[in-house]
Amino acid sequence: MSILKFLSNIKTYSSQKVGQKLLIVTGNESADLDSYTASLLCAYFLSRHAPSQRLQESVSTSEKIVPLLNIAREEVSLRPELKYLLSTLGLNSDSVICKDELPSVSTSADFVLVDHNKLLPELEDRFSTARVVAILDHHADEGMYPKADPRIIEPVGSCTTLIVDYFSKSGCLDLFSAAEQREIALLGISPIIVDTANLTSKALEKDKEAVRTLIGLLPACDCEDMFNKLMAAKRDVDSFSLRDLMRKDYKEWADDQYPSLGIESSVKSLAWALNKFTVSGFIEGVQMWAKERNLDVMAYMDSYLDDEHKFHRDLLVYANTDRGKSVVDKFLPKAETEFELVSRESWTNGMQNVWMWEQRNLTASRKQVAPLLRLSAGYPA
Ligand SMILES: [Mn+2]
Repeated sequence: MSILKFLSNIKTYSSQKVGQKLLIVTGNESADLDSYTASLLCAYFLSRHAPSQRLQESVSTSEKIVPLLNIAREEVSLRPELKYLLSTLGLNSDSVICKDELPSVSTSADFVLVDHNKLLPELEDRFSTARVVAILDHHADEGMYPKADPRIIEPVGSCTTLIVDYFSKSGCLDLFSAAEQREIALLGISPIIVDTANLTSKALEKDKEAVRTLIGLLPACDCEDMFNKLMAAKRDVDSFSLRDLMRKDYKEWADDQYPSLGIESSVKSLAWALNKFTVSGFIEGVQMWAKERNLDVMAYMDSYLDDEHKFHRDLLVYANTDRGKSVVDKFLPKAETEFELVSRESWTNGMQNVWMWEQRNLTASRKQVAPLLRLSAGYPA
């Protein structure tokens, strides 16, 4: 069964009785290429073979295995790179199941978490019974669900690597036809090369091995060309509104007990955004978003290549409340050293509660910045 058929079977599935269980494979709420591909590949593999007892039990008691794109349908247009990747497989975004399209009559769900390791409250609240049965992730371990099996949390470049590694070592690839393997390869290689700049940055041996495994399934593969096309699609945000820019690759930490934090990670430079919207216009966009999401702190990170193909990072932090201001006060001294921040005072130009820096530590992405911000806000490590 092709991926197209696999997805359309789930799409047309609407006749289940109340009480029937779903097995939902979901990525994190940024719903980036890695998150979605990891969930789709994992679900597709599971439809053929469940390598652990916990997964077997879950698959056999679930009505459907649903790979979930963890955003609402209206946000899909904010992910042009996903649209591009789907098109290379003859799919379009209608094939995808978004979080507002989950069958509403289901009361219980098992979850496989990929690309994050703590079930989002919104999904948990949707079902009267929600169990996490397996985790495959490359973020900091939040220490939940000790009985998940597998519970693989390793800091590789791309979570999709862990999916490919786990299922290929379980002999899963052999269960697919050559045509199906080709689709698996196209799907799997894409997020790994996007997340590791075509295996030149942050790629561990396991990432390289996964790409080698997948390339072996493709008759011909020009990874460089694939990478360039995916990145061009990902950077194609010129038509985006300010609000869209804030939520394209966005993560949020909100908890009644602690200040709420939002971080957007952009592949276009902050300078580009400030030039396009003007500094005050852009900051207004940040403020509006912080207000809309009820944030104490909003951060906007960028990473981009300049005309000479040199890699850069910048960081913007905005404190929306007094509570947020004290989070930033704690964050600042550590962040300045750890992330080698060089102030962009000429950009902020005396603005209140807004900080902008060039970030000289080029290895620190949101995976490093978010934990320090969370720690500064008092969240448990
Ligand atoms: Mn990821």
